Amino acid sequence: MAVNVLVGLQWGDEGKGKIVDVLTPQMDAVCRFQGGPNAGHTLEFNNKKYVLHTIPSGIFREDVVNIIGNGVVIDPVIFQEEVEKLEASDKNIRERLFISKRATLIMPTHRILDAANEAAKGKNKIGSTLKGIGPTYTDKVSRNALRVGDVVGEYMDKYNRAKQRHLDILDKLHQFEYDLKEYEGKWHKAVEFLNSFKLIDTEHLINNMLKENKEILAEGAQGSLLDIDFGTYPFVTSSSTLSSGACTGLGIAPSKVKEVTGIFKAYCTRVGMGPFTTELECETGERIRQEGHEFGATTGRNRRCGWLDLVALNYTIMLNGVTQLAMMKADVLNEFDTVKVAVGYEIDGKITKEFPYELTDEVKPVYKEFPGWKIDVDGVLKTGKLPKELKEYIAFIEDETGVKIKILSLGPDRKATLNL
Ligand code: 2SA
Ligand code: MG
Repeated sequence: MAVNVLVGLQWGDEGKGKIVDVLTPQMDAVCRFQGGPNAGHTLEFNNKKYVLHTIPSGIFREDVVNIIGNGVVIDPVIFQEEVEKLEASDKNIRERLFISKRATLIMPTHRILDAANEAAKGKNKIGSTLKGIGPTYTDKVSRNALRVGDVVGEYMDKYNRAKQRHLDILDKLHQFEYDLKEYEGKWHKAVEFLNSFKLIDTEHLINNMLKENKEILAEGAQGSLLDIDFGTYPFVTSSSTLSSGACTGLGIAPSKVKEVTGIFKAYCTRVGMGPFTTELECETGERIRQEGHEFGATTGRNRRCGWLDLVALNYTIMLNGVTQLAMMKADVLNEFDTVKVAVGYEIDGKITKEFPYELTDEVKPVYKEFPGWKIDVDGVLKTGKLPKELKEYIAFIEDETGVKIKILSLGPDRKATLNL
């Protein structure tokens, strides 16, 4: 009878979708608690690839309840497209999907505001996914947002008031050209579509399930270093991506959280702008990008690549209270002769292991080098036996973080996973 939270420990794209899918057989419900269609969770099985944006990654398992919690922002158009794709591959998902009436709606004008805000920033762009995330959370916090529960009934008055406010901002602050009509038409139809789903007070459903000794998985989106409070502000997303966000984003008490699984890649990536201390702007970075297919699932953008950063990892492990780790994509570094890990930062001639307020250009990584592992991935998956080099890499990370790596992923497929 507990909540298990799963979070990304880096800047997103750690492979959360895959691990949710691996953990789901032990779960009764999978819930999204923050973010929105800026997420892109990729799952692969039976030689097919699925990308989910709004819908929880438990949707492919038939006896699992899926919940979109109050902390999520939903774009009805993207939601409809996602559902229709899933239904085309013969998934009867309606039965097992529940959406919180307290979740916030992304309006067409939020997307325009997002684009206008980015354009106005010039060189200092955040690198937003342009899905309207920031402006929607802004409206939520300033108590102006339209929620799912609003559109269950007549909502045009509220919608028009919000829209007018957005248009006023656009007129006053930005010289920004946009075309609202087409998307707006689709949006209202999509709201009707959304209304054919189970729109409920999901906090009761979740807490009743807990009373019945059910296991709940809270699926984080984006990554801890994109958290609105503790991420590399302002180059962050607008929600609480840490494990604590699962409490406010679902309506569960902190005392109900049992396990916190933290996911990280054997190296680091980041999409969008912002500091990245171990970034490799060289051939090695390009090699990681190619080997790891590091291109955004939502926007298709090149992901920036670099070595694993243990200073940052220890920080996010601390903030999340991680109880077990999952290491992803060790297979990507397979052919490397040597692999580096940042074990400290040098700032003004001093070495620290504490993540600083700001990652300026003055912060330099201090590296430790490891021999590459060069494994026969299929062989390792078959026997479960790890070569000495990979064992050493894992043991070092466990020592430095004080947390066990319980899951090792060596490829995108469900089956390419070892429980250590
Ligand atoms: P936004 O659109 O306002 O949230 O963008 C703000 C910054 O946050 C970054 N961002 C992300 N970075 C990596 N992964 C993200 N989402 C998916 C995931 C990734 C995907 O959860 O795995 O689809 O490939 C994500 N979402 C937002 C963004 O680049 C900006 O820097
Ligand atoms: Mg992703």
